[in-house]
Amino acid sequence: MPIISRDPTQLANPALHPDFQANINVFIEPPKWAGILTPDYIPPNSALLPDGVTPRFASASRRVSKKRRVMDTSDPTNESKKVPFWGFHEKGGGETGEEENDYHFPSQPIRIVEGQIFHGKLHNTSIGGQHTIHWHGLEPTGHNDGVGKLSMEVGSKGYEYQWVASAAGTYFYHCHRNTPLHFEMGMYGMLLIDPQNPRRVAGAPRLNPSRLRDEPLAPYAFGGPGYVRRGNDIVRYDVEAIWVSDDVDPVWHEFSHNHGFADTGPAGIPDANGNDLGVKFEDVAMHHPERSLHLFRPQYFVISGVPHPWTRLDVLPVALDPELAFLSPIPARVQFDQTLLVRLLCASYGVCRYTFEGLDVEVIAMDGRVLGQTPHTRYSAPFKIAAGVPFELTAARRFDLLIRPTSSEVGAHRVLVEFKDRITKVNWGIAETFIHVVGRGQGGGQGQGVGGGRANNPNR
Ligand SMILES: [Cu+2]
Repeated sequence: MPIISRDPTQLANPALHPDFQANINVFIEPPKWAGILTPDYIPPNSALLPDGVTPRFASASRRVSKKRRVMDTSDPTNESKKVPFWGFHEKGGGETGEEENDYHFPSQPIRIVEGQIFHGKLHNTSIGGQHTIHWHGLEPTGHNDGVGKLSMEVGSKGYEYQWVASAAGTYFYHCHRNTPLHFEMGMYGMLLIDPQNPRRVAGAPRLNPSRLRDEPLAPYAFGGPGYVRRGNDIVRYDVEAIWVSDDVDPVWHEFSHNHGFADTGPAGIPDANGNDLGVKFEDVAMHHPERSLHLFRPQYFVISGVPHPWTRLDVLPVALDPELAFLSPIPARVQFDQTLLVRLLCASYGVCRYTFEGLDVEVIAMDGRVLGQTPHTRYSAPFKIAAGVPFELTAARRFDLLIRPTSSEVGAHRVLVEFKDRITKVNWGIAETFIHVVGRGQGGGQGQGVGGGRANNPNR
């Protein structure tokens, strides 16, 4: 069966650039599959590909679910105040039944290894209509990219997306059907691509076998420890925090699948000025302008699914709502001689303004792209943001930050997220959490805020 019909050397890809090959850490093999388009489906049992490379595979499956859940922390037991959410979660055995209760916001994260061929199965068991999965920041072929309008939306037959994990980094996946609404409903989750542990690659410098045994293997556990690309190196971190800042407008969450869609159809519904546009709007948004998607008035502010001010808590009050049990506390805990990796995603429809008080941060990657990686070193490099200096991310942007606290920085450091209207810059609200820098032997290394609950590690 012809599997790959393209010569990878013909493709423009930084990982195949001669400079990259010359400068990359000698024992880190760049993924052989980087940048290869895969127009043909490569079944996971494929042993060998035409150029002699043994492919490595990863997979995940996701089904659609819906749930009402707590957002108002001042009144968490009030059932009528629960907000409906939709999401993707790992597909288990059954099509219906107890799985309906298995819900995560954000949707369950996916974590794979650089160079793997990924298969993502979408099982659309929702009764409401079609969905997709768009793999944000990656470069699949058109029909595997999950942008419904450019390929197809997925109905009850489901679909298996396929792409190659070309470059390690912080990404996310989300539904691209009626995108503003479905994203707001919670149909998004983190997508992390890990570099291989350099110590575990064949030909790596010898390490004491007992130390090697303790070395983490990619894909790394949520919360750390693990390895991340920094420039042309792969560096170790001890603790990982995945902080997704999002804002919730509960009015939107009562809308239906196609709310706000324009559709060709019988004319006759005039707009506010009495003009017949020749279109109908499924939810007649024009007759209910206060329910239009151009109005976004968030009331709740969350980090990785936890509403503020619970984002401050080291122990979540899950007893108030057992359905929150999947959430991780948001504050990070790190020893002063350890390295903390913070992966930020702005999932807000405004601007997220972040302030890390008391700790310098180093930005090592933006939007899934490593800074200072050959051949881009002339105009790109990791850079420091001094403690207390705010920086902003707009919707869908990601920053990867390294923080290396010193012994003089032991204590609690506030991390402030301000959500602002992107035009007026009016402050909608805030969410705040902490980085707890502790002494040696006082903890640290625990997983925090893994961006949507239980680790889902398809490769273990
Ligand atoms: Cu959807």
